[in-house]
Amino acid sequence: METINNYINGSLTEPVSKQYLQNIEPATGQVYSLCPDSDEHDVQLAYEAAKSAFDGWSKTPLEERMLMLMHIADGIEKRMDEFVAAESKDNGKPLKLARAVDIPRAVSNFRFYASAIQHFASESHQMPGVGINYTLRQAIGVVGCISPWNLPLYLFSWKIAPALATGNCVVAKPSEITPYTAYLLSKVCIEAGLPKGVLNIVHGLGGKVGQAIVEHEGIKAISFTGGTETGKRIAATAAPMFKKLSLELGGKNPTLVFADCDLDETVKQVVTASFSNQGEICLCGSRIFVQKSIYEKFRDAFVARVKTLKVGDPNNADTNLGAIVSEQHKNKVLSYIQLAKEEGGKILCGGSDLGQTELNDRCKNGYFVLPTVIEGLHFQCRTQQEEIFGPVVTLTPFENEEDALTMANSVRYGLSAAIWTNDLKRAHRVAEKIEAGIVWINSWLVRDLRTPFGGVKASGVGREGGWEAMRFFTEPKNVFIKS
Ligand code: TXE
Repeated sequence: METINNYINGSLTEPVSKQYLQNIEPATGQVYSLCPDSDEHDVQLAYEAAKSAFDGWSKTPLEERMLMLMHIADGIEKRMDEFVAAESKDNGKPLKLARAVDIPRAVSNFRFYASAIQHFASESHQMPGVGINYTLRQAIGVVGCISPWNLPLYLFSWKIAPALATGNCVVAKPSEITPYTAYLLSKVCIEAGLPKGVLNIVHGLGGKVGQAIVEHEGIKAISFTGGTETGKRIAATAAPMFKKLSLELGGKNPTLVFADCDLDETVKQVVTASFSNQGEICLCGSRIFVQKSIYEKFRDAFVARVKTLKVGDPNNADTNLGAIVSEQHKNKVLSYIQLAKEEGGKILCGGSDLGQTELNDRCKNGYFVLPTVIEGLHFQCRTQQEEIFGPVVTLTPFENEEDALTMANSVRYGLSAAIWTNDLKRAHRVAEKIEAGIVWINSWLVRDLRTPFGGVKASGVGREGGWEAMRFFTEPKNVFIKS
């Protein structure tokens, strides 16, 4: 049984409690490793290490900081196969997806912010005859980074890289459901010679060790990605402590398909946008609204394509959907399919988990759900309002733009949206009116790391990406000198 350990003060250490949690492989339903069940004592050790390292790291010359982050990126790349296999095993996603997206993106995250260090400048404001103001953007100190299980290393590194780039020291916690690649990252940091205490990774339960990070007086900013309800709890803890908060939360993203779209290309891409990573990406489009005049044509082509998707062993090259991340989450997804039926929905395909007979011997006890398409639901029913975060989408016809926007904007979330139309004016108009932080036109999940990333309403507060993240992890200070 493999045992994961915390990474505190530059070395791999047992949790103070010496207690461990069982870590299950979703594709097989079997325990395959042990993860530290850390608590506030481990957070205190991590904080002390980060605090001691801060003066040295924040004063490290920019080029040295850049090189160190580049070494970490190279270290991940050198262990690509190991990281890819670990991510797929821990999360249940297809191996080919971890290889194509997750791990390469983690490498890019470190390289992007390594280079940003040398270009991140600030402003000065001259007052002729009076004096000059200049803005310092100083590292905050010890910051907390907490990430979810759907894109484990991708989102973990998306926070850690800018935090380190700006000279902060970090206490980070990955999801207890997918801890493994964060553990491998610890080894890469040790090999890269990252000074001890600069990055500390503490594993364990959100309500215990995650909460301890958020509550810690000395941890001055929290960057969190996860569920909206958890985001609420974190905000309630951190707000009275006047901590800086970046909250990337849930979504219930609309896909708007207008009659003038390129139908075949749209069908193909919307299938990907609906079911990539088993639908466990907060940017997935889970509510598909189709203009009435092409509704049936789109629906039939969409369902036919969904039926060709292969669900099964993440290790198989032809697998499109792997395992759902946990038995608990699989049951949550299935409960929403049941709810959809009760709310009057018609299941057009999928609608259940995979029977053991349809799975190979290795995966017969794994957590698999068929990609499910549902029509005939009112846009205000619970199935269309609540986040499912699995391979389940709804199809709803609309008359016109106004009708589409009313339904699209009817949810508490506002993370992303995709609009399929060849009418340029309509694309601009709808993009402006849709309540979301990220809008794709005739595309999905095209990512430029310089762009602001995040949502509105219950999808979060603040933005990650580019200078947004560098500014989040620094405190601006205006200094005026009289001439
Ligand atoms: O979230 P959880 P999950 C959302 C997605 C879905 C959810 C799935 O929409 O709703 O996240 O991830 C820790 N104090 N997004 O189930 O439970 C927990 O241990 C401190 C949106 O993991 O919120 C884990 O490490 N920490 C996103 C992390 O929080 C706590 C992209 C997330 O756990 C805690 C990905 C507490 N009280 C998923 N309770 C986006 N917008 O980009 C839990 N945690």
